[in-house]
Order: sequence, then structure tokens, then C-alpha cells
Amino acid sequence: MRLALTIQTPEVPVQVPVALLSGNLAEKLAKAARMGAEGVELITTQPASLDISVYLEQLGRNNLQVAAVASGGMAFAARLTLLHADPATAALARLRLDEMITLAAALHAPVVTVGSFRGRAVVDKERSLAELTQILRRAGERAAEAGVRIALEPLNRFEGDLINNVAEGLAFLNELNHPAVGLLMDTFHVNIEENSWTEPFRQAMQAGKLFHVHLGDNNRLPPGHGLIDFAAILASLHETGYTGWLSAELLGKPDPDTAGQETIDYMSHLMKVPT
Ligand code: LER
Ligand code: MN
Repeated sequence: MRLALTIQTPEVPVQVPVALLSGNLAEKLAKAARMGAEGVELITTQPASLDISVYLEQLGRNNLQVAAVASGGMAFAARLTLLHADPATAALARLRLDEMITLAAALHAPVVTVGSFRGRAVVDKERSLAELTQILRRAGERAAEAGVRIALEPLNRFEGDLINNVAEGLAFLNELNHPAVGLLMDTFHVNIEENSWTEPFRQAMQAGKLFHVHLGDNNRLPPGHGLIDFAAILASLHETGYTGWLSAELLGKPDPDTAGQETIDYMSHLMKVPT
């Protein structure tokens, strides 16, 4: 398991509350490496506009990998969702999903995340879920061709009405039935929707579907500032053989740099403790 910090790329027009680190791209990458992260998760709103050679050069210089290409800014900062009621907006969102897959492949990122970017149920839930199934199955095809995977994130009930927990996520994926589409489990959402720290991660792993993990405490502060039992979560991830990323996606409080450093310090300490 490796630790990553979520940052937003320079073209994102507003500050995303859960994006960490201050400064320009070069400064953010240098800070992430200095803090002890092995990767960064990139929140982008214009995936096709990023200069791949610049990113590869700066990532390489800092010995960092891209843990994920994140769609978290699409709904928040660009008002784009895959299930948007306006067909032109939904079409643009689907184009951005394709562009994120292309970007992830170019930057050797293992996953593209789909959280709030999916949108909400438009008319009725069954129809929206069926439409989301079609969209993500097609995205799974494209992702597989590009050597990338799609990680769908169960969201807490206040942020989403389609797929709130691991059971709903696995049932949805069972129906969707594509090997390149799996789950992103976010500890902050787990805290609200699940009844165990360990079982959601274990179930997703046993189904072969845990593709990515987001870290944030129950108050969305860095791990260690709230109530979540990260040691128990790490133990279940370790026992079930999870080797992917633990990516901090949390509030930049008291400031985005301190939150990043505190996350790395707390988690790397826990990861050294024998389980
Ligand atoms: C939002 O709460 C979140 O967890 C993001 O990963 C969703 O896009
Ligand atoms: Mn998340």
C-alpha cells in the first residue's frame, strides 16, 4: 500500500475543498515528495489540456506516481455530471470521462474515479442506475483498452442518491459485469453509511473489486483528528491483500499543506506498526 495526496491541477477554476497542497504545480509536486507521499491524485476539469510531457517530467523529477485521475472537480467546479438532465451537459461530461481515461493512460495512473461526477437520479432511480450502467460499461471497455480501470465511489446519502454503500456498489457492479469497473471506498463515506470499519473493505476485496481508497477522518480532517479506526482499516486491507493506493482526499485545514503533512505522518506511522 502506498500513500498519495490529492491535488488539483492548475486549470481547475475554483479551489476544491478536498484538494491538498498550495502553490503552482511544480511546488505542489515538490511538497508532496518532501512530505513523504509516493503519489498524487489529480483533480482535473480539462483533462485534454494537460501537457503530458510537462507532467511526466515533473513527476519523474520528484519520483512521484499518479495514483488516480479524479473526477471530483467535474461536478463541483465545472457543473458537469454523467447523468445531467440537460443532454448537452451530460454529453460533455461523458466526453470528459473519455478524456480522463486517455490522460490516466498517458500518466500511467491505474484508475479514473467516479464519485459525485455520476450525478443524481434524474427521473427515477432505476432508470438512472440503468443509464449509469451503460455509461460505465462503455467506459470500462475504453479503460480496458487503455490499460486503466474505473473506480466507482459509494457516496454518503447527503452527497448522492445512487450507490451509497459497498453492498449497493457490489450489486451494481455485478449487474454491470465488467472487469475494468470496480470500487473506490472513501473512509469518510464509510463512516456515514457502513456498520463496520473493516467489512466494507473486506467485502470489496473478496469480490476482487477494491480498486482505490480515499482517506479522510469522520470530520473530513486528516486521519487521527477524528473517530475513525484507521488501524483496523489498515489491518483488514493488509489481511485481504490490498496493494493499491491510500489517497488523502480531505479538507485542507488548518491549511492544505499542514493537512497533507499530518496525513502522511499519521498514516505512515500506522503502516509501520506490525499488524
Ligand atoms: C466527495 O465527497 C468525494 O468523496 C469525491 O471523491 C467524489 O467525487
Ligand atoms: Mn472520495
